[in-house]
Amino acid sequence: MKKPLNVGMIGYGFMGRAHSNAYRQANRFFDLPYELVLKAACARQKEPLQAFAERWGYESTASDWRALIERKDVDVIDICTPNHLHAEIAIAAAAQGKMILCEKPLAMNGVEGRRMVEAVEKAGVANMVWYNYRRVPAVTLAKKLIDEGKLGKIFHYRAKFLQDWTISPELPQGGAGLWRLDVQAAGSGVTGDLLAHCIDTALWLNGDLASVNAMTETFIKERKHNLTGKVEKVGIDDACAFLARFKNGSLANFESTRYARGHKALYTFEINGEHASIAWDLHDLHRLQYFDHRDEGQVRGWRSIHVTDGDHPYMGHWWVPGLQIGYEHSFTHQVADFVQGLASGKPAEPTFRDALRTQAVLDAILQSAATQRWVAPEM
Ligand code: SOE
Repeated sequence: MKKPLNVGMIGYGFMGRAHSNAYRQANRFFDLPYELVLKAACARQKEPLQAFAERWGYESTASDWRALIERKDVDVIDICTPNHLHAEIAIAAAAQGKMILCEKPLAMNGVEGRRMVEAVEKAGVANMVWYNYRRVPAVTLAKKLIDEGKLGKIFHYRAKFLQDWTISPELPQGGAGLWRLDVQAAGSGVTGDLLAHCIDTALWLNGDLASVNAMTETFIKERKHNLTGKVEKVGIDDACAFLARFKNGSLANFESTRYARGHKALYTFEINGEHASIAWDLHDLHRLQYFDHRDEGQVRGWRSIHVTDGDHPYMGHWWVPGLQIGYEHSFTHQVADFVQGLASGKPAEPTFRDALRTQAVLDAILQSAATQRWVAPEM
């Protein structure tokens, strides 16, 4: 019998489901040193929580996160709440000696993020932030190719994350499902929600950013607030675009919006190096596009690598070569890496400290948009 690793999940929304599925799958497909146990699910709303707990097979429920983090039979706290609760819960859970997995973005801002990093490091507890796209096999392969030097010196990085679900002015802000539109709960709009993913991947693949120059827009200025029933000012950014310079000298542009009609979750990036380029698209997530100038001239061209072979990252754990996997598997990979990191002593990334670098860029973007100046992230 493997030792159990008991998970206490806080929240039951979209991410609560994505993470629960990952905990359920990880031991079935990866040979891990601990057995993940869905010990308790926690939220204030009793009925939906009960239904969530039964559906995913949680052993118990709790209505108060403070009671949950004190439980001796819970080892890991998974924070799937709106962003404004991340810091308070994480800091309290660290003080109880719990390992912490936190949904992205780490915090509302860098100040909060730094307090969270201090708390987990002082307590010496394992910690990780759910930037799941790093573990889509094609993205992990991109990292491998870059680290092997296949691209050579990198000149350009461009990324975008486009959605279209908030175009209607009738859509309210706030409350379950719509807290992402409420600045008090989310901290920012597409910057913290979507660009955070693009930035996490970018820093991972291409190193730190030296400076950013951003613009943001809030297209719908007022929306009914679900919690007050009143029409209130919208405080989030609906769209954000920024130029950036990486410390390694490469130039970047990033764009994100929830107003790109026709696009639901189009996360793409392209990187151009001296020898080769790579491109990736979330809507075709198992493929990595690769162009290598060193190929023989007459057959030189973009290759579309179907990242499904046994020697591709993570794929040996799934089906047979050629059969692809999807979005949810990136979370399963993250759980597997986290558990393996506990045993090996080499923590899975991104840790809170890694995610603080992304948070610093988010702060710099918002500051740049407000001041119309280039801003250097405070790393
Ligand atoms: C927003 O719609 C959202 O669900 C983000 O919050 C997730 O982080 C992203 O992966 C998909 O889009």
